[in-house]
Amino acid sequence: MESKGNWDALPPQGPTDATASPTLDHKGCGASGGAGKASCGSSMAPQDMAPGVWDKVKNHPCYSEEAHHHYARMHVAVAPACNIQCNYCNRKYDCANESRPGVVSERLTPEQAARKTLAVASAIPQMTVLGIAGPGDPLANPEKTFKTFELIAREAPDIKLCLSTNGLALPDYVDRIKDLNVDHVTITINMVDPDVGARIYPWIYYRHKRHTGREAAQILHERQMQGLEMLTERGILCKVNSVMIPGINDQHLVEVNKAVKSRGAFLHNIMPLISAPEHGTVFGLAGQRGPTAQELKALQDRCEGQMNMMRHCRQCRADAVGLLGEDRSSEFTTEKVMEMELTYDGAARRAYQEAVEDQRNEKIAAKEAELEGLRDRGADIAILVAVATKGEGRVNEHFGHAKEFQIYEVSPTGAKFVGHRRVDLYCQGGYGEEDALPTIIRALNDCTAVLVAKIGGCPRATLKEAGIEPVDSCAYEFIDAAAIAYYKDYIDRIEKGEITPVLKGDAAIRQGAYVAA
Ligand code: CLF
Ligand code: SF4
Repeated sequence: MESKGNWDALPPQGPTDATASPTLDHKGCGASGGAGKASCGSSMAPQDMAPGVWDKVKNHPCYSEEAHHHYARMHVAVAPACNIQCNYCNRKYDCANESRPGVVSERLTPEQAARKTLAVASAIPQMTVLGIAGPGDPLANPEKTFKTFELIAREAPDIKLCLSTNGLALPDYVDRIKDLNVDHVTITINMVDPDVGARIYPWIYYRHKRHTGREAAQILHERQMQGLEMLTERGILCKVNSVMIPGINDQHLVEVNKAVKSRGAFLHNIMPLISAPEHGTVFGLAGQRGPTAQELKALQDRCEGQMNMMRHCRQCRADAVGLLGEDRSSEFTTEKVMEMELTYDGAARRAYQEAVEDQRNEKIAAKEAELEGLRDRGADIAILVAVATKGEGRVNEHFGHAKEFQIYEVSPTGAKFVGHRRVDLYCQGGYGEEDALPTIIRALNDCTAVLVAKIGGCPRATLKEAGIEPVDSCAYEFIDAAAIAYYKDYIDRIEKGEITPVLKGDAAIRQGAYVAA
């Protein structure tokens, strides 16, 4: 039976800034390997893939949506140079293919990067992945990138190595990537048609020569496809990031999705363009807008029929540390890391991660129990619920402390993670709450409820007036189980005539909150 989600009948009544204001430009990572599964890659389970692939993704927070509630990643900013120009990038800032625009990272030498990795691994036992994603292109800085990987592989062999690139230099380094056991590579691919590419990339620098226009895009396209094929032939898991740029490549990304799927990509991560004049990018200055939340979701839904889609990307900075969605980089500045006593302990890390696995199993059991009897309920109704969480897969964040809300689609088939919305912090210590609340409501405008650990009287009343039900009765419960329980209760109330389902509008991707986070 077809589900009627709140985006299925999208009315043109969303918040005005969701569609009228320039939004975000973004980038992403990608994975390859399990070509062609028509499911949400981010929520895959062991039974959905070969055991070898599951071993690679089960505790990688970007390659597994479920893992991202429990495991952390870190980036080291060792790669400043870049070999192409993207119209959504200002080179004063970090690479926008793998980070939010407007962010500047502290650059490290490979030796500093290795020390920082050991410091973070000591302090955060659930940090399982070390990625190099900028601040330029890692493969335009091959010696620094590979030296860093070598040092970390030697000193912290349990940490997975991950790389993100624009793909131009990729075919030249695939064998070195393989030799170093870098198991996860992301390529940002925004087009497979050079005419589209010429509107995104003004120039590339290739084989000691600058190329422009269509010719530049043609070369970049060929190198990206060649690199992707070479990686997947060698069993390296590849993820593809694409930046969704309305009016330029939004419809075209369906073709990109097919092309990368056919070459063995494992995961496709379509990210919203983040574009504001203050970033000083070509797109930002030209007023190029990013997509609304529902435009992004509609494209992701369309491509999900073809292959695994990632929806939990946070457009990390090049020196990101922590769970996706949290930023602990300020705890690990070079100055602080140099003063830290390193106590890297592989056995302690393993023990901690075993405890995390026990918690994951508990969460799955709670979800299965709540799923009982769900399929008979709410025949054609799908709703979105927003969740305030700070990790562990639980509803465990106060409304006023949430910097983002995770969005779940709940229907008779269960609860599915479909995205996240960054917001301005509501709790401002008594100053500014009134300004923050309208922006939060615009970001959650397509949601029926918001599940929180706690919420104050004032935001509770305002949310209700906006048609978003605040729910704190599920505090500290597992998210999936809590979302399904809410859905059952929601359907009960409809059946009793206590409430009437309301068609929701669109929601805003909050650019300012993205950049500030
Ligand atoms: Fe980093 Fe990228 Fe590896 Fe992840 S990020 S190099 S695959 S460890 Fe992840 Fe960050 Fe999104 Fe990238 S959330 S931007 S997808
Ligand atoms: Fe900027 Fe280069 Fe990254 Fe493009 S690939 S976003 S130009 S750093």
